[in-house]
Amino acid sequence: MSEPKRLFFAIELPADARAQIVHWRAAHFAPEAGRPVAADNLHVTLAFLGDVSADKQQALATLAGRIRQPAFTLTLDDAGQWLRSRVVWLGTRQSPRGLLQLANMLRAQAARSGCYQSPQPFHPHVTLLRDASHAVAIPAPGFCWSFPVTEFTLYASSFTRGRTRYTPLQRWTLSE
Ligand code: 3AM
Repeated sequence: MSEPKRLFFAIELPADARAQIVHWRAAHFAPEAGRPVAADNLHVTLAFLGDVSADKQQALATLAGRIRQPAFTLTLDDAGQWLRSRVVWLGTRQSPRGLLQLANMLRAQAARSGCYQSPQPFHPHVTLLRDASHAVAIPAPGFCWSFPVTEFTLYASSFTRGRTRYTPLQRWTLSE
């Protein structure tokens, strides 16, 4: 039997947005501010699933395939720091309704399938820095990345040779 995988549903960021964000991050945060998330790993988590067996992964994938949701535009125009979880994040001042609905559906499906879901409300964000244990200055408003979200992705998270890697396993298209 195969080992359980650590899985989560997320929104991938377009490569050009990732490149621009990494450039902006390097210009605005000192190296000691925190540990930068690798460009390839930048994403918006929709639902964290935890360690999941192959059978459960299949069941969750089937449920995800039943979701009928319109595509939406995501605008990343906000940033902040959560000292408790020691992350610096990018977010959105106005969450699109489609994003909230998609996350709520995936989180409800996960909960019904026995994946523990945090009672914390969903705060859509892209984690930029981890281990940011000291308060950092957040860049003044004015930055903005905006892109259409036409699909969502099931990722596996692995940790090998000291590096976290997120591997896309499966994607589902949102209707136009
Ligand atoms: O999107 P971010 O980077 O905030 O923090 C982890 C990351 O979220 C989160 O799942 C995403 C992919 O690893 N995560 C990890 N362990 C978690 C847990 N036990 C968790 N989220 C909730 N509960």
